[in-house]
Amino acid sequence: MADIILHHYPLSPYAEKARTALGIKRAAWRSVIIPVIMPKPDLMPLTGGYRKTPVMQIGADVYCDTQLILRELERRIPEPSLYPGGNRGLADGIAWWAERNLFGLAVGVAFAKMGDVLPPGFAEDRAKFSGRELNVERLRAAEPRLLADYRAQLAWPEETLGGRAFLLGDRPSTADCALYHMVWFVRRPRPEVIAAFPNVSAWADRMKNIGHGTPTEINGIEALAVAKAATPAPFTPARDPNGPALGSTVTVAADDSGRDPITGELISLSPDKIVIRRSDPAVGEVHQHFPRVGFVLAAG
Ligand SMILES: N[C@@H](CCC(=O)N[C@@H](CS)C(=O)NCC(=O)O)C(=O)O
Repeated sequence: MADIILHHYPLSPYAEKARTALGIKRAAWRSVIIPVIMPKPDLMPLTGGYRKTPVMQIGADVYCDTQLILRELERRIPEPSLYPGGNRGLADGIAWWAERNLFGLAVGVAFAKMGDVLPPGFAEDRAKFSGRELNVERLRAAEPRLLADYRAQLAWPEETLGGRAFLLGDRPSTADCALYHMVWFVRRPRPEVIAAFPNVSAWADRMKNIGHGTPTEINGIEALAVAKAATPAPFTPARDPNGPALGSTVTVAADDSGRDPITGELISLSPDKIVIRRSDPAVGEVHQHFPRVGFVLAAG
């Protein structure tokens, strides 16, 4: 198998989810540190405009969104499983709840505190990214409500983790990775918020101890050269009749933030995965993979 390359930056919560999954897999991987804000010139040829963090590359295959990144890691490195005990649906369902409901709250709570130290250009970039102004004063005013929502939902894992080491039992799963980064991001600037949940705190320590596997740093130009030298992995196309025909030009766009559409030729469509073919002079032909949930697929 070609090397796993993760395009990410240290402070990204979703990247921490992917890094922790790589830790569970005890994987050796290549790390490309990408800019925190646009432009991301060494990433765009690979992703055709998808700007979110992280992105996983394996040769000339590009995986967008951690939902799919974790599924692909599981396929390529089955053990230790990210779905121990056969709880795949439950783990994916908990992950979807955690991320859709807690990310905005976690980011709001963290930025209300970190607002004065945000890097130049960050607020403007994230306003474009999310379609909403990042206004630290407004976040501070909203903080009691954000905290109340965040705490009310953290009470659920707090109860569950009273009797077990991880959300689904004695081994960590995708569900733990998804919840962990929502706690990790708040815990640094607001340790007291997490400390009020002793079971979640002890679990977060266990998650931290998993580590990130073994990363080796390379730069974005080297990663582009890897894609250019590779050909996409062979695969059997899936055909879901509930969507555009294979071979047609389509756009794929996230349905929440970072909604820039990516254009390519649809080469596989299943109920849970979209694959398009794109090419760019810097990388040649690549296959770009997206989960179905959370993305809008349209005729291009
Ligand atoms: N659903 C996506 C969410 C990814 C996401 O929103 N990542 C944030 C960083 S944690 C992001 O892309 N921020 C803008 C950026 O990095 O340019 C996933 O699971 O990968």
